[in-house]
Amino acid sequence: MLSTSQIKTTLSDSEVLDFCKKGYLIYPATVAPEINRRVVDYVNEMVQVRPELRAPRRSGEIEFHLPLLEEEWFVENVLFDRRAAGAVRSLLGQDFTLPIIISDHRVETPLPRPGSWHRDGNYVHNKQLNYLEVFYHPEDVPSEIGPTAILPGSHHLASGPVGHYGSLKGTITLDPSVAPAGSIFIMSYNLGHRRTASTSRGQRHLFRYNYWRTTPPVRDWVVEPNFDFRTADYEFFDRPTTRPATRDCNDAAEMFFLAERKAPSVRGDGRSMLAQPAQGPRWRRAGFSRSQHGPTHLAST
Ligand SMILES: O=C(O)CCC(=O)C(=O)O
Ligand SMILES: [Fe+2]
Repeated sequence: MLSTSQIKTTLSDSEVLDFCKKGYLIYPATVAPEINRRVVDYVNEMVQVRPELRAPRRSGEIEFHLPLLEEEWFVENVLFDRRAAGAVRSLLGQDFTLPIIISDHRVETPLPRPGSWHRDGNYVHNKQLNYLEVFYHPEDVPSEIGPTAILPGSHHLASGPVGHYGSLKGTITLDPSVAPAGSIFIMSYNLGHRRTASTSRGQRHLFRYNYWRTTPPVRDWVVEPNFDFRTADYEFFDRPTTRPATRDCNDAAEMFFLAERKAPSVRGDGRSMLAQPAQGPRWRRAGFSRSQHGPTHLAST
């Protein structure tokens, strides 16, 4: 039986920081075509023979909760996909849990109205990297079938009603140019996303599941020998928001520091420890003075 404790960490410091800035990672076409086909055949059969797996959603759409944890071929090739599971291991630490629910957000198209912008994190909105949400596409989802759209960097925005927003600048759409069949998309539980409108007759599959942390955060991903917390680049230029750059920068740094358990205090003058966007020399980005060396001076909360 496979266990998550066997999974090797794959992400480096820079890649973990990049996740903290953007809120997602994508592994295009990482699952083999024969497994993708098997998944689609499996779900199409299950929805016929096990109608009780239908689960209505608040939006009125239907998803299917599938007993895929019992299918070793699925666990081995999708949940334990080397790249995706290695990234989950890097972000959530040793002994992360496997998903409890694996659902196919399977819709009959066309659906001319797009879904509403939302986040799935049940309004648990903080910078701790304790949960991840994953989307897996066993088939291409071309624009006429309504791929998912995500807003990079939006995991740092305060939660609140966003369902009424329309097109947003900076959106990435998980169409085949970004997420061809077999792609696994890993995101912060707080990343904003929605289904886009579809225009053609067809059927769209979107598998969704979550992983979560069971051990305290620690920097046990791939440590880069020359990675310097003082000069690392905490800025994300393509950020879609109109917030001051300092806010996004500080949020990314805070999330990163919490994940490596050297979180600076965010109380009182602890704010001076948080990252700043490029203003003058690069060493100032993380708010450190020239005389401070390495991350060890960061006060744990
Ligand atoms: O259908 C989509 O593209 C998005 C689905 C979604 O938001 C979800 O399943 O949480
Ligand atoms: Fe969602």
